[in-house]
Amino acid sequence: MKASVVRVVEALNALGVEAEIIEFSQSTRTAEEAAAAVGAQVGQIVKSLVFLAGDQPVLALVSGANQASTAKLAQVCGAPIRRADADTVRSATGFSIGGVPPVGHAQSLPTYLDRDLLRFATIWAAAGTPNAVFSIAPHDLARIANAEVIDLAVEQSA
Ligand code: 5CA
Repeated sequence: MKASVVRVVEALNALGVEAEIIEFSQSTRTAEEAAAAVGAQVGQIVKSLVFLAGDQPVLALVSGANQASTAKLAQVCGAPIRRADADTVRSATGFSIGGVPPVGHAQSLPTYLDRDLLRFATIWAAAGTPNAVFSIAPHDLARIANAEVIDLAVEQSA
């Protein structure tokens, strides 16, 4: 198990969650790949996205079926929102894009969880690398990530 995955296991354990980490030989870098690997709907995959609210890194935990609305984030954060670049993601979280987990970060980040994730009994999130994931109940993820549950999705035209 890679050191970055071990950090996620330890963070989950410290939060009282005994989540099983699954490491795949194939990529789970994107929500689509992760959904295919675990045999879940793409909506059940958690995208862990870092944005800057002004200068403050914030974390958005977004359903793989949704695009995160920067307008909604700006409203709830009260600051202009832009996507963090790869270096900022690494320094804020301690993980690289494609493996950023929802917990266990280098610093504590204000965190928002997409309410659409609550539709599912089980969801899957990255576990530190682009081929490791873990499953968790959405309410448990909201609790351990200390997340505010909000409407985060760009409205999709059906
Ligand atoms: N392991 C998967 C599923 S659990 C995963 O980590 N998905 S993710 O959505 O959380 O991470 C990929 C996301 O990183 C992309 O949706 C995109 O928003 C973001 N991203 C990809 N490339 C860049 C980049 N160059 N700069 C900033 N963000 C990026």
